[in-house]
Amino acid sequence: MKGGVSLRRNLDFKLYVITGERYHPGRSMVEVIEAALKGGADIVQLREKEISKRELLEKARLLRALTSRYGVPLIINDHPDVALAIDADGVHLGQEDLPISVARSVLGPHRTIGISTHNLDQARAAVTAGADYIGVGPVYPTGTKPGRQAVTTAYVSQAAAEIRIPFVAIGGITTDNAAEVLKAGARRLCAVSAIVGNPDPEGVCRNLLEQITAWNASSIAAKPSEERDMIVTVNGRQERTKAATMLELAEQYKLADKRIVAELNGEVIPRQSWQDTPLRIGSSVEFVHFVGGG
Ligand code: TZP
Ligand code: MG
Repeated sequence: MKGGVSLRRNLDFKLYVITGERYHPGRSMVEVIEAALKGGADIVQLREKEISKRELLEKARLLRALTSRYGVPLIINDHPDVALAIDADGVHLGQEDLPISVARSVLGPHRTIGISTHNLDQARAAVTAGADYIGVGPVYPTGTKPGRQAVTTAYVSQAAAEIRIPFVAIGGITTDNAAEVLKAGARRLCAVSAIVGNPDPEGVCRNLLEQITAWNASSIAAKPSEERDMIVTVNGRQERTKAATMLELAEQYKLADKRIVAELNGEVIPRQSWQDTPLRIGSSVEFVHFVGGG
């Protein structure tokens, strides 16, 4: 896959793996990240704080080749110039890094920009500044970001209730506590040490992805249809529905085979994901007729 061009409006991921070479001495970054990709990680970030920029560029090149083979986006931590040089899909910034506006002017309109946030004010500011997604964390204390206080699952729940761009929970997340983070409202998880520090990154990713997918499907879809009856907002109007997924809702409105773009809570949902995208009570859906040429 070539870098960025279509990713931004179709940002659709569940399991985000970030590199952390110090967690796997004796195994190469490519080997470990490839195992994570085999396990279903669907977005990768290159984040290495302790190497020279020249070395970082080399690793970025290797990861670009790898992620392209798997059709998975590659995000570069901190360095828009490296991202551009290797045609990465975007950058991830911290609160002290380049402002989003500056990164955007460097990267252009199509690449993805994510930013770490530690509270709701930062999340709101990120949305206003045009971030494509935010990190929410560290949920738990973590040695990968020492000295940074845990935000707990309370912030995950606040983000879930208010933030209408994709957010990914991060920080101390493992296969043991993933369920708690999902219950708090996360739909996407991210991990460094739990994945790359494990002898079996593929197995860890498979486990995390199963938990995410099962949780996302469980809310409404698990109920028999006669017990489903919820209020969702469709194009600004409150509507009753028994639809468990975006696809079922589109079918209810006889839109499933029409040329439309669908958004859930402000996020564009690619058509191929409609059947896996669960609706929840209070979900807000926009169906927009597709206008313009092909
Ligand atoms: N941002 C917030 S927490 C964190 C980053 C980069 C580190 C996450 O690493 P781990 O090992 O999954 O706790
Ligand atoms: Mg940074």
